[in-house]
Amino acid sequence: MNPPSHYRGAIVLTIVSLFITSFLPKASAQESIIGGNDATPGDYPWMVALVDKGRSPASGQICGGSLIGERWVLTAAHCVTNGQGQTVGPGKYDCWINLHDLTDTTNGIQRSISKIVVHPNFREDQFGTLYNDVALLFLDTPVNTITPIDIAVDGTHTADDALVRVIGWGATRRNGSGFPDILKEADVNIFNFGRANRAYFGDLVRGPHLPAGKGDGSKDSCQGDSGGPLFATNGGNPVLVGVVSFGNGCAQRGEPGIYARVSTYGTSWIQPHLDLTFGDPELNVLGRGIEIPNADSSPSRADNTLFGVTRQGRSSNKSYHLANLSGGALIVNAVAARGRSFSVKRKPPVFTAAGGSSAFTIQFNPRSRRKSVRTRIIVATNDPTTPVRTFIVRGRVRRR
Ligand code: 4AZ
Repeated sequence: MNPPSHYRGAIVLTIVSLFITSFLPKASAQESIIGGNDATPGDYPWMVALVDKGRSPASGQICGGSLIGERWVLTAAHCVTNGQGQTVGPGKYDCWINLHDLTDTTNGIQRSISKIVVHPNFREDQFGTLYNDVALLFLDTPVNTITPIDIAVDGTHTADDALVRVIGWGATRRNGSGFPDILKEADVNIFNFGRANRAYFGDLVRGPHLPAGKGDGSKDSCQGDSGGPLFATNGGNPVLVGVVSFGNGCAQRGEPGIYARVSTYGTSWIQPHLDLTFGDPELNVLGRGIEIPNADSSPSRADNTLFGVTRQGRSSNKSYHLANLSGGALIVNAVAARGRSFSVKRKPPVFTAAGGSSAFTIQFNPRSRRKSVRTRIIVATNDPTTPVRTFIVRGRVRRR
């Protein structure tokens, strides 16, 4: 649950700790992820290391992930958001695919991230419980040489006690230390949900949460494994059933690790992204179903660009639609409101399929002493004919 926070080698070693650690072996095959073993090179080519851009995988690995499509990586939302829940910029991390030993990048495939899509209902409660802890990373270039891992779309592989495997470069010790260079694997079991929920004080919810571990606390994922895969291996192709999310510590007796349950998101949220096609989209911006021409500067009630009279200290909202008429997926780079009295209350999704439509909401919250406030709304997309669109909205203020 520790978001991007540990940095291999960034620890200031004192003479004393240097002296002590010189007698301790580096994480060995006996003490893995926690309680696992070294993976066999080549077994998990679709495994992804999320690495601080500009650093080597051995020094900058912060999370795991899984290649689930030629341009898509599934990871944990908490790996790509900051403490305030804001998504980090796509340039903060690189994806490294097909690594085994983090110090040997010979067969590694490095990709930049061009878009990050955090699940719209991702949240953390006051106890640190994470909900819908999943995010999709859209890579700048496809990976054609690796077969992605299949995603679970139902409960086939997650019955109570089912055997599943977790892999990662995370901590090998319960106190969250000992980061190995070699990929580790551990076999764990799906936990009975009710039993897990009692251990977690009733904080778990069946849809978002999939508990797995060893009842005796012998094996578990830990800090640094976040975002990585929990998968079924029984009979042929592996199937991704969970994303490493959080835990009450690591490998505590009776307290399983908690994974984001992939089947909850498989058909409704993940697959639609994998199915997107890319080409030139054609965007129409609409208010109340009426097209708002680019650079429109005459606010009117008909198309929602004129807000009603609003008292200072109150707010009013208006929604707009982005219709993607043809071609490929529409990608929204930004929606912004200038000035202080208007803000983007609800952002549109990053991707809108060809032929589809999406919505965003602008809020008017008068912060001006004037009777009438105008501002420019900016919509930046990958529409090749008009990548940056604008329109003017106006609000009227009733002063107190
Ligand atoms: C973490 O801090 C973390 N035992 C990840 C997984 C687990 C615990 C902690 C599961 O990122």
